[in-house]
Amino acid sequence: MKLFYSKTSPYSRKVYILAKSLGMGGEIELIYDNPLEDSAALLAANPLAKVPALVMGDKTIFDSPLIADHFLRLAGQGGRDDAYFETLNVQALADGMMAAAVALRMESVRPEAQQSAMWQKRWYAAIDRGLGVLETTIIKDLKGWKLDSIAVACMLDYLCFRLPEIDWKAARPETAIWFEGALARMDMKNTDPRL
Ligand SMILES: N[C@@H](CCC(=O)N[C@@H](CS)C(=O)NCC(=O)O)C(=O)O
Repeated sequence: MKLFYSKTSPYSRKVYILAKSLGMGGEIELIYDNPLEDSAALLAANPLAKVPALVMGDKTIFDSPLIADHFLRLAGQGGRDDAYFETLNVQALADGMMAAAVALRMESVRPEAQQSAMWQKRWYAAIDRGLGVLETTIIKDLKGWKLDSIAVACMLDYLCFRLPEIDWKAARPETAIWFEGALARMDMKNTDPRL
């Protein structure tokens, strides 16, 4: 399987770490790609020109929740029970926070005159509310190293990496402690977007 991958993409990081956690790391060839360069190979694989995209022969799977589900199915996991639905729900929250954070990052590199203060405010607010929900209702139940934990860890590290102005750790101490533990994992260290 070939995985179109960018080191700075939290979605790419999420699915790659998930594959490794399921023992599939060796079956994946990473194709490093900057989606903003519109390489012919990525466009052929994914008409949306986004990473991650998983290529298996003549078939490509995107986007990251579908790739994650595919890996889980290959591993005989996933399913349709309540616990899996809750995992997907946590992933959706983390992915949505990633989307707001990526949008803020992309906005910050546009000429200042083209930036929208209204949208920036909405994206920061969505991230802040998401952090609040994580702290109060999710983090205490986030055990082990599974899709939900991996998604949350990749999202939080993306906030630290790209949006250091969000000083979230003091106000969300449970999440901060949990995140320290997640960051200590080898898979997080080996996929650090700063390296
Ligand atoms: N919903 C998609 C989002 C993927 C995404 O937005 N990837 C970004 C990199 S973090 C990208 O490829 N952006 C290029 C573009 O939007 O043109 C997923 O979960 O895979």
